[in-house]
Amino acid sequence: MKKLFALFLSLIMVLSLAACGSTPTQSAAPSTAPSAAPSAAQKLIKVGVAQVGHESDWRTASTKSIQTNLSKENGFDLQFVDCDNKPDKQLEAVRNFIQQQVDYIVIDPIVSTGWDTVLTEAQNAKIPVIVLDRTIDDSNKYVTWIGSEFTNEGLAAGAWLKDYAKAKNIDKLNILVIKGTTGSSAEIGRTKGFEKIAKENGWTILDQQDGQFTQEGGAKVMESYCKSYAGKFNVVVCQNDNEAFGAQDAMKAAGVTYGVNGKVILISFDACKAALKQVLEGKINADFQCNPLQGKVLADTIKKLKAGEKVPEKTYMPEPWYVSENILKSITYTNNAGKTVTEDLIQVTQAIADASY
Ligand code: GZL
Repeated sequence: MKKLFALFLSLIMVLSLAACGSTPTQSAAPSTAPSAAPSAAQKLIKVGVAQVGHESDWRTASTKSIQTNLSKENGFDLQFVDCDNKPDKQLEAVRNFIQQQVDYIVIDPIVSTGWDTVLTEAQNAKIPVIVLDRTIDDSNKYVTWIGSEFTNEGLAAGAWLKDYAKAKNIDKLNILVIKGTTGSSAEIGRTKGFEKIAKENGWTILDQQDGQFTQEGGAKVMESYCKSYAGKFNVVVCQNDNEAFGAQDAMKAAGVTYGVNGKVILISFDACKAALKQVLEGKINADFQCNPLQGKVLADTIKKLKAGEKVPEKTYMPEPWYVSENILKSITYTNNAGKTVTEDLIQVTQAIADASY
């Protein structure tokens, strides 16, 4: 016992001599060793975000929400990549995040398939993946998803059109659809939901073509529709607002009237500020919101994961349904979970339009 104590004492002596051994110049020089308390940079949570692109007002709002909430001040070191609507570029961005050994990877998947291989690579690198907005449908190798129920958006649009046509005594609906990016979960869900209601009510969907969620895409498809289906259609469904803006340009050029006082009922999704102003003016009959402001939920979710807390498997964003006229107060339909729901319809006012994203 005594030997051990002596050894302990001599160790203490050796250590205290070493600490005093530095020459004045050395002690005067700033230490290059990491300081005891890690610097702020070492505490930041490094997050790689692979964003779809910059195709729409919705996307602009989504990017702003992510960048505002995953800021340095909020404790994040954000590596943000705009994948320009190119699935290959998005896979490359995710692989680069794995190489950089980020703490978390966030993906808003351009298309819903082709993901299992790269998610396996992330899993092997022990980097948790969060899916935002759109869904990944061919792999479950991610920790959580935050977004919208796209099929319900399509079902709600169909349920509204059914009641609206009845209220306006329109018994024949000949519909043209401008779809979003083919294979994206937003397009798949909105198409699935709307088609279900169309089938149940015997509506005719004359055509459905991809407008890539852009104004240019919407205009191009609508221009072609105005030629191929001149005088044969009375409803146009655009799967986002930017396509609706393009469709309006093309219909105007073709002399086709639309909106509350026009020949063609115009339906849209997203409900961005510019579109709600058009709903207010009666140029869009109804707009089904998809909520892009997911940045705060994302930041909070990452911080919970970092703290070892459990997070829900899925988080759905709240999203209202907007209309131009106050003919209908609500809609009732069977949602994608098989539940019969009654949901309010909100008539757009200037204040509502101004407050939108
Ligand atoms: C939907 C989102 C879609 C929007 C479009 O959550 O992914 O992509 O509806 C956007 O505006 O381009």
